[in-house]
Amino acid sequence: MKQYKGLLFDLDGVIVDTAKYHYLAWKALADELGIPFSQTDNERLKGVSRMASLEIILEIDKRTMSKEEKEANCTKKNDLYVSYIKNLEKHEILPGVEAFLTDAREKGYKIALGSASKNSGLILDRLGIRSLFDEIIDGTKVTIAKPDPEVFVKGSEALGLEVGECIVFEDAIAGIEAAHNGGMKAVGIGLKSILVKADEVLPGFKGITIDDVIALL
Ligand code: B16
Ligand code: MG
Repeated sequence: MKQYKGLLFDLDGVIVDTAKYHYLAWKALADELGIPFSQTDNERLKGVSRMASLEIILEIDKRTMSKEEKEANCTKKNDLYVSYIKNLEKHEILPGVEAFLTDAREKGYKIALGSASKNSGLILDRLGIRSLFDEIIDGTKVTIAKPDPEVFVKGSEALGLEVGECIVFEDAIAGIEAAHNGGMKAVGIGLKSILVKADEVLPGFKGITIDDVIALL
């Protein structure tokens, strides 16, 4: 059996239910711009960077915008998003996550965050869970968005591990692809019908331990 030593966790949609706040903030901006934007469209935004998200929304309505306008709209969306997450509460940590992380650490696994978000520090501090991670790689440390594997390759390096020794946990199609592009196993968190390329898919972490995951891979 393969010896896994490191676990790389996406943040939004895996650790905490912030995906709904991203959606609400993008929806408000899309409404203001008069662009139709649905929950289905929102699936394509998961895991991708802020600017890439705006570009996907503009593409829905075949809109173009100058670089300055794009930046102003990204700032507007982020200001609204931050106003939501400033009030995040501990119960918004997804069920079973803290127990899963604590148990895996006790069993000797190294744990890193691998998120596209530039707001991850704010979120982890607000939820009081920063200390559950050995390393934090987020949108402030990467230059290329998922599905590029940069965020997860940097995560494995920060943990001092080979990519093949790490397992990625992801809720986004782009994140599953990023893990595979980096040579890592990818466990999808969510629906099998959406995360078709994942090596395994779990609905969440409730009642699950790292031993259960390893047995599936
Ligand atoms: P921010 P993850 C991603 O976080 C989100 O899934 C994605 O919807 C968002 O656009 C991206 O972070 C950037 O977030 O605007 O906060 O920098 O899923 O990679 O943890
Ligand atoms: Mg995510």
